Amino acid sequence: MKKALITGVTGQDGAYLSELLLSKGYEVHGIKRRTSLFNTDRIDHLFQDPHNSDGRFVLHHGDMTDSSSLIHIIQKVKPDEIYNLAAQSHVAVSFEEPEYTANSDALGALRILEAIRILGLEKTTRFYQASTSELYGLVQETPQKETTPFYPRSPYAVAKLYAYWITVNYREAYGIYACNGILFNHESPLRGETFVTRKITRALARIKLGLQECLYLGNMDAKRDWGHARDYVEMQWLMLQQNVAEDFVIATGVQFSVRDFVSLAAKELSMEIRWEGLGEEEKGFWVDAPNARATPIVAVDPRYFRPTEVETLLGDPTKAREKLGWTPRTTFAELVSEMIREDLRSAQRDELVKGHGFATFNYNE
Ligand code: NDP
Ligand code: GDR
Repeated sequence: MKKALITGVTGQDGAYLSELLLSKGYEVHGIKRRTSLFNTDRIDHLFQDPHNSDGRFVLHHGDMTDSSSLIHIIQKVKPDEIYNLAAQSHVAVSFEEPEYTANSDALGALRILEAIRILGLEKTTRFYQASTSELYGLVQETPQKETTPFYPRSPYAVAKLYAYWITVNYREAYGIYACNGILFNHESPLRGETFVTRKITRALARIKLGLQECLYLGNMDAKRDWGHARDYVEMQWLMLQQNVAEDFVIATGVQFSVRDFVSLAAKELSMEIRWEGLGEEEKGFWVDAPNARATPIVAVDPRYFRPTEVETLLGDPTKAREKLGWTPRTTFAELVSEMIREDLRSAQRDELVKGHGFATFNYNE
């Protein structure tokens, strides 16, 4: 039985990847940082009571900023494959916490690679680094592929640039099977609530049911290449199954704006957004008769603008298609539809709870 170790197991990708590897018969070990609440919602369905199970899914406490915990876990598990998914992954937050972001996202990758080396696992443990399209930042070429020059535009992207190159360097210097997946944005119903897609689907579903008044967004002209996380974790696995370690761009090759995402999500809910005004004054109105409203349901709040923005990203996944035989299965429309369906269900649950006089969660960021 193969053993995999996943850092960031409680995150969106960690949950989908755990599911995939368990279905392939792996023993899956996940690193979870200590939190005051459980924070295992995304993987609760995989968890088995350690007192009466075969223990194929095991969680360990550790932190990307703490070498001792990482070395200890890797020494104990001796994994065949390590998927380094843990990161402070929010671009806007990285401007507020640049040092912490560098510590966890840049040095975190180094700590894992050093642990592999210190423990003499260079020839037995394969390493996957969660690299990102944010490396392209101020784009130098469209569409972006493996050879496109990088120009990071946030503390997050700069930290990930270090992680990218240290992965390449340890592959070349020590012969470790280590590779970068340069993944473009991928979303799902498990996406964190403060990333723009989930923020939109969650808010529109709540607005539809009268649980929220307005959705405030930043730059609605930003364009992204959005895929489904379930499709993308398959690539993470495939990259570690090749004869030679290489870096791959994973993307759909299709691009939409934040505004397109809002319009399509609203349509899924039979709401129609009529865009009015320009730039910061821009407001969207719900004109769904007979409940047409005079107040906007989508508005721009400059609070969500970033000091330096990545305006446009579009990936070219030709290498992955040719060498790994991979094409994404989920279309943009299917992705939006699935996210809306799930967020409508949780809004309905909240509506029910509220109807019984209990307070519901209403935090919006
Ligand atoms: P999430 O933000 O959903 O998950 C990040 C995970 O990292 C969480 O489990 C989080 O734990 C954990 N984590 C954060 N800091 C630490 C730390 N100091 N020590 C241990 N664990 C930590 O991200 P995604 O699942 O969306 O993304 C996975 C990886 O892929 C990330 O590295 C991200 O930067 C990268 N990426 C993501 C893309 C995307 O579109 N989703 C695209 C390209 C790259 P907790 O639950 O406690 O917060
Ligand atoms: P991104 O994702 O920065 O691409 O990073 P995010 O969903 O946060 O932003 C996408 C674009 O939407 C614009 N935007 C807003 N973003 C957020 N979060 N909130 C808003 O209100 C809002 N309004 C407009 C942003 O300015 C941006 O242009 C994600 C993360 O998963 C990274 O970890 C990963 O590396 C990259 O995708 C690829």
